[in-house]
Amino acid sequence: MHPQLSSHPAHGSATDRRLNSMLRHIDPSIASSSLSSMDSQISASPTSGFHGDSVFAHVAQAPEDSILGVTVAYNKDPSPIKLNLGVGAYRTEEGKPVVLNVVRKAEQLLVNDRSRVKEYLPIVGLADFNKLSAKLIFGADSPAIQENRVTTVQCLSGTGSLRVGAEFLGRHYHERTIYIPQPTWGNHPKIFNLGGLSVKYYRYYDPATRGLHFQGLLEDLGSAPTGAIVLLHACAHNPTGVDPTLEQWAQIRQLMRSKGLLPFFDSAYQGFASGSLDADAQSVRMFVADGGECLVAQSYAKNMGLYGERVGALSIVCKNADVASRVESQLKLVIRPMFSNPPIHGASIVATILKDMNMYDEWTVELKAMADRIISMRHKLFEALRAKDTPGDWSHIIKQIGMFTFTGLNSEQVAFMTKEYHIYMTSDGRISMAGLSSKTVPHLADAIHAAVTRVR
Ligand code: PGU
Repeated sequence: MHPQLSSHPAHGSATDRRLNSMLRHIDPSIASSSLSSMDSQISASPTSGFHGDSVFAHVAQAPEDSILGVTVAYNKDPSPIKLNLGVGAYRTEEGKPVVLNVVRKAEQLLVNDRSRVKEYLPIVGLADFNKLSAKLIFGADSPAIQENRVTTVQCLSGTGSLRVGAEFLGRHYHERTIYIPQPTWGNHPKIFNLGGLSVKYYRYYDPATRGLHFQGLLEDLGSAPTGAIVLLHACAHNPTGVDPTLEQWAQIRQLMRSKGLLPFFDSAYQGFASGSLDADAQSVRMFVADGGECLVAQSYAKNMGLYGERVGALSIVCKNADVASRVESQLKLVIRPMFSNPPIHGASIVATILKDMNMYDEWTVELKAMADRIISMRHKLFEALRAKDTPGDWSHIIKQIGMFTFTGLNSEQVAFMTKEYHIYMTSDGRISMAGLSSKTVPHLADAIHAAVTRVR
């Protein structure tokens, strides 16, 4: 203890005393006399901010995120019956988050392997992970992979992959407009704007039919400038749960290729739509099969339940191997100042599972079980609303695909359900079916029934 400071508590302000003890903590050899002279120097600095207003006093309170903010509000609610159907995260029948058995196994193998170290990965990430991720989305015998014209870089989950892709396009692609579906995942426009692209919408969803606005989509893409980028959800469109049929995909492909529009696929739900990894990759594979170029952002958050591990990949399919190699060199220049190189653990889990046939099979079984449970929740909710004679046609609940149902409930009805029933969801009426269980379906059905009969 420095007697001068401890025996004269009135010496200096509380901030000064905290500062002194912090400095002593950092370097106990500092003498108290030098501390007090330092102290006066620091306190006197007009820019230190210790004695006046914060230099950040002008910073306005930002609103919560429209999706992740729902969880913030949910966490604050003390009600025992509260239900979070906001974020797209899988829950068990008991309402608990799940770690797949196959992921636990892979982690055990990794932990037991004493030869593994924590060195930096290369800028582009784990080589095995990248190769296996490309195979997963493009197919094991994809000619594009065999011809070495695909470059794949490991990124921070789906978001990070989209962000790196956006910035690459902003720097190197001649057309800086990206068309995104109306509606789409709320983070899309922000990611693309930050990458230096300007965002326009194409019609996608028709509230009247609660289905695809196919005519509007064809018209809007048909009148987009040549070369424009088009964001496509590979499957399980978020938030609508509405996907084009394979025939419609074929038409979209034809139109886009004829106009030289550049496809940028967001694949955040491979395996979650149908339960089959291959079936859910068909839209992407159709575009790759014609020899044209495209970008694909992949996420393992949902299909391997690796949400917080932040594992994903960006692939760019190019015309030839030479272009692909130059594109990769430029992707490295995007990544290096952004996050330098990606984290090792999650990608190692994915690579361990993808390269072992038994573990891969085990994964597909667990993935199918998650997809099937979501589908069964659709049927249970639909039946519950029918049994209550809830006004309206609710067949879209069983027709829509993937994690979400776009209910058609308006923001007042959503607010009512949150206030009266403690059910949390995004204000656009999207509910995460993956957050629902047999036990909570009746509560949700009661809430929807009350909302549509009492709030208009
Ligand atoms: N793309 C789409 C279409 C998504 O729905 C999501 C996640 C992502 C990308 C990004 O996922 P990563 O976690 O970065 O891989 N959407 C979820 C999760 C919450 C969120 O908004 O990030 C959702 O509830 O919409």
